[in-house]
Amino acid sequence: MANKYFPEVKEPIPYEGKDSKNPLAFKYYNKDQVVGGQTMSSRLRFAVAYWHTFMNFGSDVFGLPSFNRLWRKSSDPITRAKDTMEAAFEFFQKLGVEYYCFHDRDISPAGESYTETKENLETMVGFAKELQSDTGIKLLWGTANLFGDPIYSQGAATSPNAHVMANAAAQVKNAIEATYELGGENYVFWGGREGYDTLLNTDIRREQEQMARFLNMAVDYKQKINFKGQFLIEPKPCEPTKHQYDSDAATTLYFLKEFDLIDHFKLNIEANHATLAGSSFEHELAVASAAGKLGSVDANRGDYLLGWDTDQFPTDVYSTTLAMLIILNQGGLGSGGLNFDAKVRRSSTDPVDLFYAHIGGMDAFARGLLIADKIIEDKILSELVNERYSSFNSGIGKKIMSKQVGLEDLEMWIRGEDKPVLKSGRQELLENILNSYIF
Ligand code: XLS
Ligand code: NI
Ligand code: NI
Repeated sequence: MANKYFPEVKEPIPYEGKDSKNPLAFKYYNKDQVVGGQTMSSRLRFAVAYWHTFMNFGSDVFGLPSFNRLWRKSSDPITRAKDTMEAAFEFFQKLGVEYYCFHDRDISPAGESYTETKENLETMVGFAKELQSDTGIKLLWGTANLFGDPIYSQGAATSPNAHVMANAAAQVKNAIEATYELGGENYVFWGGREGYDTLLNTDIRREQEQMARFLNMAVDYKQKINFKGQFLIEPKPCEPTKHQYDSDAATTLYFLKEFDLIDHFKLNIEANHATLAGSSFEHELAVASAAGKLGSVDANRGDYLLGWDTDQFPTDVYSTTLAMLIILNQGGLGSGGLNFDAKVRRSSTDPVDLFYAHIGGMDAFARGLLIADKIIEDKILSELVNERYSSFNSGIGKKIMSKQVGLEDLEMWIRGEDKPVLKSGRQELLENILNSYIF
């Protein structure tokens, strides 16, 4: 195992149990421990986000980069990209994760021309392939950065300029191909600039049709090259544009149905995007899951006092428990996983802080998994929920849902009945039960 960029961490992070005081050890995440018939690593499928962990240098709108990363020293763009990738694989191995995720521009620099950019990507995909086969680390998903380049400032697929849309299409084609080449298990579409800031210059219907056409072309291409990975859309309500077309899970599902794309996509739900949508992580997960469309998760958190995508590492065990309940109840994430779309704070300047951050996130989800598994095994919550809807299992409830009766029959039926008697919803009891499981 290479030991160049993270000398503070000499060995893969060990599991030492909850009483350990070693800051570079897992307290709950024990990758081979079997939980509910499967190992923790196969249940959680953690991934590291290339952009935040290796390509974020601590700048913000008020200040310059605060991180001084050894892997960004070379003045040659390709050497710098290769050094970064070596640092990334050293990090993945030392952390003990099996997956990573990237945007095309994270792993490979833009060149002077379209051709040079494409060649750079091919070079870096070749390099990634070698490192993947040396280490056994896999690609959870790839995506294209369709938001950084100024040509996308008025949208990529939804740009008012057809030349820009064509450029985005070519970029997505290459990014899907790169993902396919690297055995990526999914491909993500996050509509970074697909939205609008003012209706005064915007034709919503036209832009929605363009977005649908764009996604359709991607589906055609996927089928043509026989890429078996899952296509995912990642909803987000605002930032960078004021109104994003994929603003939340329900809106995105509607869009996919409206344009006949629903069979080709699932959703990638991000915690912080849910809170920006004025909702909760578990609500967005539950909406996606109820539609059979929860495909993957961007595991992070926001800050309720700050109105933007702060992309912090997840630490709230209540939140991870509720998330894992939904994930376990739908039988896992399939080819998806838990991608830490999260960054260390600007003041956390040392490379070792990247380890503390990921260890905390992985432990928070491992705890969530252990707690959720116990809750499911004990069946207390599920029995209470089943009981709550039991009037639909027989009698008039069953007749309504099996379409044996309509409004007129029900009007007849209700005449002979007493007033309905409602049972308590028992919210406080349920909250106490949940609390009794959190450790
Ligand atoms: C931005 C998104 C982005 C996607 C991938 O808010 O979370 O990072 O996950 O393009
Ligand atoms: Ni994300
Ligand atoms: Ni985000």
